[in-house]
Amino acid sequence: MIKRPTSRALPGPAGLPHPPHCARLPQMVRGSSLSRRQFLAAGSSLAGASLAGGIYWTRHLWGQGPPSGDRYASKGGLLEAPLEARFGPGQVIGRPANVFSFNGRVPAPLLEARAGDTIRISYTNLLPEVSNIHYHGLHVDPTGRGDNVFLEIQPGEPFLYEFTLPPYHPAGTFWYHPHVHGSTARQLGGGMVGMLIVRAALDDIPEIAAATEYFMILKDFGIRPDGSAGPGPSLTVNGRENPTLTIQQGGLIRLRILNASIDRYFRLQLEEHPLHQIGTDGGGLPQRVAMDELLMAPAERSDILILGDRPPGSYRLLTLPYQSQIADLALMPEMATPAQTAPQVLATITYQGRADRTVGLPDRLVTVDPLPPPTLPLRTFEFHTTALPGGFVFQINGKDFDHHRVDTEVLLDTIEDWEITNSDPLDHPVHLHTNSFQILGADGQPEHAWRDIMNVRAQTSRRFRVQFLDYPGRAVYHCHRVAHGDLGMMAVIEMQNSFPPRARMR
Ligand SMILES: [Cu+2]
Repeated sequence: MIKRPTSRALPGPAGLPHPPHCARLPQMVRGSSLSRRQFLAAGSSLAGASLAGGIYWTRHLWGQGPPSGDRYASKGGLLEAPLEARFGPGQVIGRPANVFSFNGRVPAPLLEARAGDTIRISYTNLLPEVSNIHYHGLHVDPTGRGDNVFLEIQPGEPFLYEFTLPPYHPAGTFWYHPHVHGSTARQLGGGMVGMLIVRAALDDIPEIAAATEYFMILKDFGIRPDGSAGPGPSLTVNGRENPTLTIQQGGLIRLRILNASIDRYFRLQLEEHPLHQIGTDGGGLPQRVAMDELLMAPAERSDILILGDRPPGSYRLLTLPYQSQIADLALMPEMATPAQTAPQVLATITYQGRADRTVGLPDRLVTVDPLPPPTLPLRTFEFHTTALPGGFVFQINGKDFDHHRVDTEVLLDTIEDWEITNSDPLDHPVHLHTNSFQILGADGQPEHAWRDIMNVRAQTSRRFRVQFLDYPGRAVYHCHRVAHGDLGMMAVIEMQNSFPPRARMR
């Protein structure tokens, strides 16, 4: 059942939609023997699946009877959920399309746990290709049945994921998606994304607990001529264009926002309302931060409060233009998300009713201790892309991904500063598995915030500080413009016990 990769390039079924640039790289992404007919047969066996595209969730909507299977919450310290990876008929942008999904739903079911809970996922891979699940941002065991991205679960195979969140796990907006090297852009880009909420102290702050909670997965979609869903020009929230959220006059809403696009950045702004940020990727902030706009790189999350203190009406949540690559260099125009030149609408927030009692904004939130300075030397990484005759090769420190090679060895309990240099003419959002980090500011001091994505702008360097805790084993770090990772911009980190395992076992 657990199969270690045997070759560097993973097969992609010939009938499955590839990101457009993959065709240029036959040496890196090889087709398999699976025929289009076989593939369609696999899809049609799933035709009975009901697709719930376009749902957006709030607690009160659930109170009115949600479609069953849209949410799994832990009971008695255990979160159990069945997840089936499927490809078949579904819906995005309000239109029928063949989608990659978990349980036929785009987005996938919402998973909710509390710190300290055990998470048990009965997974079955019903795709006609290899897949798996990455539990993005969780601080859990990266080996065995945990957040193990080296697993390759074969078509038709079941797998039981089971791991436990430490009792001190921060509250946060995490998520899950497939993570098989070479296939992630196709499967995640085609619809396989779900949110995984961990509740803890942040959620118990009275004002936050009283806020109406919305879960918003931002993702760009299009439908290709062959009827399959993938990245495209339509900007969606939970698979739907411009949904309406309601806010009460004097009320408070909480937006948990995930950028689940594989290449697109969002620069959020809500008309006439500041965004009050209370959490980043990996947990709550010590204090609420009011902002006019918020940049979200691919895979980033943000926890936002909005206060209903404006005149009743409708206000647009916009994404403003953002330049994620330096246009005049145009190294790889075919890989770029089309440049956005004007604000685009993501959702509409409409005033409805009046709050029974006015809720204030909380100021003090949770404790985030800045990591102390490292005792080890700075570790440096260069993210760089090279043009080859057949396409581009995406590399870290001059090497493209090899899951057999350990690129970085670290010791548990140590603290390191990592400097990422991006020598390319486009941004790279860097993601590290298993341990969240604190980004270092221009003054060299760590931000009081936990993150697992650090956007490194084109032709700049940026540093973060990280402490390796609790879990020995191998994991990865990579660029989360997912096609870059699929094409090699990923490397292996091995976290080792500071002492031989025997010595740690008292
Ligand atoms: Cu990149």
